[in-house]
Amino acid sequence: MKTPPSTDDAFLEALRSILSDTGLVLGDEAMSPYCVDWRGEFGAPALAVTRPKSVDQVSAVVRLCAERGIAIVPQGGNTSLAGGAVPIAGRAQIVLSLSRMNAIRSIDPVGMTMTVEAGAVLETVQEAAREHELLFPVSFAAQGSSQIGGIVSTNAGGINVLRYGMTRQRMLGLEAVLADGSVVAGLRHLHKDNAGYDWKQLLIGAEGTLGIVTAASLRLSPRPKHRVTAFLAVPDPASALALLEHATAELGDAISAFELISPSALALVRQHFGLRPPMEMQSWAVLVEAASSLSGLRDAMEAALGSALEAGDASDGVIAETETQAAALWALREHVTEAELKSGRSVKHDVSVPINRIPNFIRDASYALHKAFDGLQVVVFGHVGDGNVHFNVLAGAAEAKAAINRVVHDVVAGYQGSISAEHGIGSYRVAELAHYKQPAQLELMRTLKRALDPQGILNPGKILDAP
Ligand code: 2HG
Ligand code: ZN
Repeated sequence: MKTPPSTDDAFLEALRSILSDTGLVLGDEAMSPYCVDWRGEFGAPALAVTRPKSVDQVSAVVRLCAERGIAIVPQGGNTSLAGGAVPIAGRAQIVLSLSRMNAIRSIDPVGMTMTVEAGAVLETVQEAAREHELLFPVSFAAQGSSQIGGIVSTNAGGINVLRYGMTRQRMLGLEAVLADGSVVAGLRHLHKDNAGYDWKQLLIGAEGTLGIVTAASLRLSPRPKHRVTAFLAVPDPASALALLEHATAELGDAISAFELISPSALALVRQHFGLRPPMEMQSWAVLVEAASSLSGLRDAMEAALGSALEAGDASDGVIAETETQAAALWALREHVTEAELKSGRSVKHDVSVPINRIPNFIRDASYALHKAFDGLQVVVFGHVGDGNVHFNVLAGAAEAKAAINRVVHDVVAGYQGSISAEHGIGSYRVAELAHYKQPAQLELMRTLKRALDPQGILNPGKILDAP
């Protein structure tokens, strides 16, 4: 990836004077990990990669770029699956990596809150909460690399949404830098605050297009003392929903995760990582986890399994006896994304439909795809407990991607669903959003963008077309 020849020395010198050498990455080779997403699918060259250490440095960099009309691509762990955190082609831009701003500024164990900088890695945040017997429940496979700024900016979901909500539900306050370099400092720890517009909601899920998140105040929860994890073979997605009913009847709101995995996803994980389910099976699988500080969890899980087996909604199942066994069950689910990557091209769909329509959606979308294209393999998995499935398609030809997207998203639209449940629009789904979003909603989004970023310098070409 080559730096555009127009790189202006005065601009780079001005960046250096703000950031010093440690905060500036230059040169094609050194910049390349910041300019391409981790799957090698999206990206373009940048003039420079900046790595500020403080909110004042972020502000100074943004001011400088605003003066010169240079665009800024905010980046956290670069784990986006939608090309949300890397440059787009055809625009003079820098990457602004938040990874050096990674301090955990404070924890309040009584109020159950934590203030962290944008570059803090999710797993580090979870561990810091655990030290106080508390829980930050946003959790997903990339948590060892994903950073809080990206998690806030994409309103990340993950495996615990059915119990704890999306990232938005865990946010008490934000600190952010706006497109003119001004700093909005809203790191409050208040559980109730109706004093004026709740502006932080605009930045959550805005993918860095309305402001750059530099720190966040998080709402934590008590850490459940007991956890039980079960893995079940189910005949089909409809049985998985019936199983969810059995589980809800026995475990109620203790259910913290309920994940569906297709036979093709299990086969990929076995092929590329040698991981096998705990029993011989060819069918769909469900991974269910419940957590509580009250005892009796295991008995309730056994009862749920018993009634599912009796009703024929599950054909087999195991409950993990140890943490290690539970981790091995989760590995089957968490390796799907990487197994897909190893298998070659995977065309991603991150969709949601009403929970009770999931089986019909999977049936209809599979049928529509097989009718439109020959020889595609569908890999389905995801968060059935909250209506979000990853309906991915293993397709060799990159050029068919847009057509595949359209076939799947037409079915989603027919179910009044969403074309992006948790990964965001990034650059990947800009055309799809424009196609499916109601025009009045799109215009409202453009109005907000123009108001907060009149020059269009914040993460251009993400969510909306670059101006
Ligand atoms: C997951 O649920 C992630 O594991 C990734 O959201 C989904 O790879 C995907 O499509
Ligand atoms: Zn997911």
